[in-house]
Amino acid sequence: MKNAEIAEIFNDIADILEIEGENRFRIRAYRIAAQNIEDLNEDVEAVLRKEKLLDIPGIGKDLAGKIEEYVKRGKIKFYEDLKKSVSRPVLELMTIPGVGPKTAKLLCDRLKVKSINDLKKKASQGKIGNIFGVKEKKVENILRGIDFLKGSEGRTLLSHAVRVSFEVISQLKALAAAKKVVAAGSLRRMKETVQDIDILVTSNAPRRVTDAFTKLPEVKEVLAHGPTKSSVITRDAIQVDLRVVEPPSFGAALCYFTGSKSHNISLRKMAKRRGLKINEYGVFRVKTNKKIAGLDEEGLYKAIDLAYIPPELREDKGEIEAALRGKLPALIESKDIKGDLHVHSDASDGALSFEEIARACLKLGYEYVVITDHSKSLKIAGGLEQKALFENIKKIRKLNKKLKIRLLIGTEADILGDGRLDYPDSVLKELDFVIAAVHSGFKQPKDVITGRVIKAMDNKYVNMIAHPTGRLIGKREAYEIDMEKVFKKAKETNTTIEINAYPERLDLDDTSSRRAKELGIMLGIATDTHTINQFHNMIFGVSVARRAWLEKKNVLNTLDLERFLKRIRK
Ligand code: DGT
Ligand code: CA
Repeated sequence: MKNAEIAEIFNDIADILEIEGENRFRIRAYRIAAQNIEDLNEDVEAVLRKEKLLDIPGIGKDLAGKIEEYVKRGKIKFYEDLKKSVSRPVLELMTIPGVGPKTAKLLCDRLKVKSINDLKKKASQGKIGNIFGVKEKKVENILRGIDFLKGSEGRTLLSHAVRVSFEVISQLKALAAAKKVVAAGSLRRMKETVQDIDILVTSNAPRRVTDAFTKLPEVKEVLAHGPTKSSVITRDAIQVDLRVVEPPSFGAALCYFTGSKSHNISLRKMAKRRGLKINEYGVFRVKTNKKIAGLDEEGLYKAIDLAYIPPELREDKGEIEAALRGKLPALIESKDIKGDLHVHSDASDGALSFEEIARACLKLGYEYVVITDHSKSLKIAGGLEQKALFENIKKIRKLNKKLKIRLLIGTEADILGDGRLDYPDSVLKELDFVIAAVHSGFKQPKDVITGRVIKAMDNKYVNMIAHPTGRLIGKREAYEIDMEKVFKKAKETNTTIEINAYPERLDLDDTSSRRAKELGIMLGIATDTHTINQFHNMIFGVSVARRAWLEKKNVLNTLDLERFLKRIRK
């Protein structure tokens, strides 16, 4: 699949155009196209073969031509030429969170910075202060950005890893020699990022499986190739480790390779106290070496007196004690979700009409969906003027008469610099559901940014705070918000806090969501959808919720339509 490569090139083009001070709509067109190609469920080459490139949202004739050129020649001439106009170091510096094209160019031109490492060196020698004058904060931010980048190096977004694992698993399943084929490791635990993908296969002819695995079309490099173990790097630059075991060891091997390591260590301690030992082949009595479990995971947990522990909880954070006492949470599941709370239509920066949104959500079995386009100050995202919003209210009320799903009208109102919302109360009160969110001032001091969010929650029309920390995984750090204060206010004002299911956001994260549950705060899981495929991201939000020990009752949009409406009319 060349999807990821093409998306990266389009993003690079946008970056370079930004340095050159190009028209911002042209820049945005490349970014939207990149996002849509990345979100595509299908191989872009297959789409090209069917001559359907123009059906991809955001792809016009010009971009379709560039995609075709890349598929056929492995290069895009426009991009190759464009690259000559900016130096490598500028592009490299722009990967640092918080370093935009202007700063990158300034650093390279004035300080002759050659790379990120060189920048770090020059910063430690006190050399960047000079060019920014007294802006010590700016230098500090750059250094933090570098550390952040180094810290997240090599980890892959869960959504990307899931896509790669599906492709690999479906091909392995087609092998006659393979019986069970499943993902293990941090991917099965649904961590927000993974280092590598672990796949477990049962087979009586392991060599045939590892041979086929190392020859898959996705494979770019074979790191190791043995009779029962192999490791490869895919074209998408993710490492995939394969383990093949005999069928009777499936449960024990799955538990072992699912981890986490610290969960497994605790399990082994539990076993030891019972005169048992656990390894990747099974559970054995120490004295007689007799195998008493290992075929499936349920049997393994039962053998050491534990209730079955879902993979998302296996982090050694109290799940073993809870399983021992029969106090594990009844985790929320995808099927509990009754509606989506955060969706952008083509009225602002989304790609779908109201009816297309309704149809997609009906297919997912939802009872309701809230349309939450951007508010007026967010011009770059097509924020709606009041007049347009009022027209949409009318449109939606009318549409509802012929729909089998309830469309609700809301907004994602920008929280302005002083904590006021981007629409007056007279507008907000006409809406079914009001989301408030920060989209500016990410570098503000803790008390300022926290104060803005708190003030927004004091507005009686605000139902939910979206992506409350603003982080973008691997790209942008969370702003310095005091979540304990936010939680306190949320409790007091009965405000829902969002778990944004967008794969790069996923905030609130698992740890904070678990804290929110402890404090009795209601959470909402919402996709922030802009294009048709993004409704499916709900699964990643649900995974955060499961990792946070959430049950159905902790999540607002598990309520059926009637109860939901009652609850939001607070
Ligand atoms: P990551 O870093 O996102 O790949 O995280 P994991 O949890 O997938 O870690 P990985 O790939 O190193 O190992 C996969 C699983 O294999 C891990 O969750 C538990 C198991 N495992 C790996 N090494 C050890 C070990 O030394 N001891 C034990 N008990 N288990 C291990
Ligand atoms: Ca792994």
